[in-house]
Amino acid sequence: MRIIRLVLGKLILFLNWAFTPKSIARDPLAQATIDEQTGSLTLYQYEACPFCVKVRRTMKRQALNIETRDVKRSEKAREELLAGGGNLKVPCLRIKDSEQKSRWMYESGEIIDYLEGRFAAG
Ligand SMILES: N[C@@H](CCC(=O)N[C@@H](CS)C(=O)NCC(=O)O)C(=O)O
Repeated sequence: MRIIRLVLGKLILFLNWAFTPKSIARDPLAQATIDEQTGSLTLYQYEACPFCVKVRRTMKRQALNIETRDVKRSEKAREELLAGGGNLKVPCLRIKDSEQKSRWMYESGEIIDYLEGRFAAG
């Protein structure tokens, strides 16, 4: 089972690499504005999770520079996710508001809708 999961994970990463989406190009000022907004977002994820790959592809397509934290590799990230979001499930998007209060959004579909609704261009 572990081997199958490992092989599937590698396959997902290979396909993601082979069919990497193209990023939209914004003018530098518009990109800087978006970068400032995405600075308050963090994606808790792990590399070979297919749902995380889906979210990362949306980020790539929309040229969203969002910090990612790998909950498989980082104990600190795992603790943050569990303490903040309440669930050790990925992907999870942490959205900090202007008062630094965090909202934790699970479900890849919901995260993608949120990112596209807020930032989509083209
Ligand atoms: N419906 C969820 C599925 C997410 C999911 O199953 N993630 C797996 C990793 S690929 C996970 O975190 N599993 C741990 C758990 O469910 O506790 C989504 O679309 O985001």
